[in-house]
Amino acid sequence: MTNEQLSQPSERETLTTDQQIRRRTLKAFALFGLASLAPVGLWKALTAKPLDQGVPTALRAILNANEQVAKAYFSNQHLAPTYAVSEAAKQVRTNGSVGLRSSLDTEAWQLTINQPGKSLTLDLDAIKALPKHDLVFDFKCVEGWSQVQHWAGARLADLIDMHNLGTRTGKRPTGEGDYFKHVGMETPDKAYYVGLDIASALHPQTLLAYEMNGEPITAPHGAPLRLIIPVKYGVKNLKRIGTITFADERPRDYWAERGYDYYVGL
Ligand SMILES: Nc1nc2c(c(=O)[nH]1)N[C@H]1C(S)=C(S)[C@@H](COP(=O)(O)O)O[C@H]1N2
Ligand SMILES: [Mo]
Repeated sequence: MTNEQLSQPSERETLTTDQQIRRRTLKAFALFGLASLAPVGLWKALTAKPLDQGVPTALRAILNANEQVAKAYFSNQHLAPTYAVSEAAKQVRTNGSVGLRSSLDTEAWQLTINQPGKSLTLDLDAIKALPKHDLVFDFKCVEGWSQVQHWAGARLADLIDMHNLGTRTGKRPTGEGDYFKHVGMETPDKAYYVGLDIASALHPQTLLAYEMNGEPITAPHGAPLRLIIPVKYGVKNLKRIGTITFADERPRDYWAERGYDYYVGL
């Protein structure tokens, strides 16, 4: 090594930890700025085109009800980047088996939905009867790994819309305020459970997934039905859904009870 190189150590070495953190924060901030342009584009597309183009009726009702409310609503909607199916991992990572330890008869499985004044049970065919959406996105676990994965299923927003769920009136929503504030999901044995804000639940990329890489979901990945919610970290992507509950009170959340941030959003 020459003297010149010695007297000019790499920039990284000369930065204090504080400076490095500040740099990273600035970089993240710049990326965030770019990302925040996406909802504007979405908003323009929604207002310019007929609103039934790919927009769940639940969201359309919000738009119709009040443009200001809808604008505020969509300002929180960041679409997660998507990828080509060919980019999806063939060997999908597995993590977490709380609530999956007993075997499950997927044929006999049923989804229970509860909210004040309303309760129903549905089988998998009722979920499959809804429009099917494929989603290839970067699945992120708070433990520090991510992987591009391919999932398919029904939009939770479509299920909500189809059965007039999630509203205090039990009828179709006339505005955002008609919805309960939260959605809770639990495994059939109630050992794993998550709480979500209603806006994240209604997000167009939030899926009740029954396929992974074009095949029925395997047991370790949450057969027969799991939540795929790209606006949240892995912990919220509950496998083997047994119950969905709408409520104004914040539902209990397995990892929030163990010290993680309740909303762990991306
Ligand atoms: N029922 C259940 N769902 C769960 C978990 C769990 O332990 N039990 N772990 C969560 C966590 S931390 C992650 S990262 C993802 C992992 O999903 P995968 O096993 O399909 O990769 O599932 C989430 N959903
Ligand atoms: Mo995770």
